[in-house]
Amino acid sequence: MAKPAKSRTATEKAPAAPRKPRAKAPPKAPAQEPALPDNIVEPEGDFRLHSLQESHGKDRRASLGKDELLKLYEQMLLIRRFEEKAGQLYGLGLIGGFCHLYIGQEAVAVGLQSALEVGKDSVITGYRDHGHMLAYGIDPKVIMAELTGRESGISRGKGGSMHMFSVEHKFYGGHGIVGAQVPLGAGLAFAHKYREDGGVCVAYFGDGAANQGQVYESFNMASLWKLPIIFVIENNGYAMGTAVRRGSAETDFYRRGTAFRIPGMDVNGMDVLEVRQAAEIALDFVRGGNGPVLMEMNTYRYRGHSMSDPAKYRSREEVQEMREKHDPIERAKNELVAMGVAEEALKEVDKRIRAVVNEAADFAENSPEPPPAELYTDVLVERY
Ligand SMILES: Cc1ncc(C[n+]2csc(CCOP(=O)(O)OP(=O)(O)O)c2C)c(N)n1
Ligand SMILES: [Mg+2]
Repeated sequence: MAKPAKSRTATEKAPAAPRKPRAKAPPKAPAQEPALPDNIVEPEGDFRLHSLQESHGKDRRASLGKDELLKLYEQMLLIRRFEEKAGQLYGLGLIGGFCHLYIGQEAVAVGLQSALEVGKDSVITGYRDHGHMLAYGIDPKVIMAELTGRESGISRGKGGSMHMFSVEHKFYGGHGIVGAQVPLGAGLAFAHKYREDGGVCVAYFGDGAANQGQVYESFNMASLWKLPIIFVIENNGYAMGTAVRRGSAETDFYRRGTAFRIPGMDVNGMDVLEVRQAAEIALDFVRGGNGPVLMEMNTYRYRGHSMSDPAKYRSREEVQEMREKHDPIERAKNELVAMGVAEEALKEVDKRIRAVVNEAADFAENSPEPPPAELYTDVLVERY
């Protein structure tokens, strides 16, 4: 069973295990630490690891107005409808190869990306990437056309679902190799620092990827060099067919940066306002030159790992319960209604989004395939 909302609150601690007596660390010169942003709770002592979790615990949800929340709702709904359509096109044989849907996880990409500055900050993720691209404002038509392998696709139809890229948006993929995006993200963050462009890299990866060695090498370097990076673990409960508890010794992923002095944040990834609030705290911290932050987003994927997964490792009831009780889109919808938005207006939004998605699907179906000459472009041939 996944843990989108943990029973223990973030600030409550599990009963402490007996600790070994430790030699006291020599006091640090205060001048070495950059000043913390105003909204961060100043921790006691010289160890700042828990500061972000405490700040997050103070005020967990962003207080956005009706219009702003409506925007986030529309983006989440666009991802949901787009992914549903992609699933249908796959079933019809119009999409080939791998295809990993983001349904259920929408609040993560939307909440985080709404706090970023497009064109200044950079983003990198794994193969579950369509939702991230949509949340970043990339045209649904070129994403869908990439899925159907057409020339007008964002990677000219040669990358497909897992290999999408937009340098213009500073969106650096789309990576099929589990965990590969983590060191690449550290490299992007190094570039931000080196160029002094003020940007922050957000590197997303899964709970399964979080058990890889390269992740911790990246943590070490990012912390040592105080790189401007937010590591985001999208804990959706499963790595292919392996439940988190079967594959991970430490299932509180936000603690995984502790050995590298990277502060962690434990976030309900099914609540777009909580994600947004946490993102703002993390961004302030990183932009202030304090080095990386690790965010655990507790979320859930409703569909199988990829289109070929019959998902026999979990019960229908489990999925049903998540959909009924924790759906991020329903939650935002209920809040909008409580704020006075008419249900009719929300139906219109859905209609408009369905039209955008249908248009993207028509475009993706009717665009030409790449000409054979494209087979010889974007290919690296070299001697080593
Ligand atoms: C290096 C590598 N090992 C194994 C695989 C096969 N594989 C693809 S996805 C996946 C599970 C990853 O799970 P997680 O990181 O939790 O991401 P999620 O799919 O849940 O988003 C595995 C093992 C791969 N693509 N790359
Ligand atoms: Mg996972």
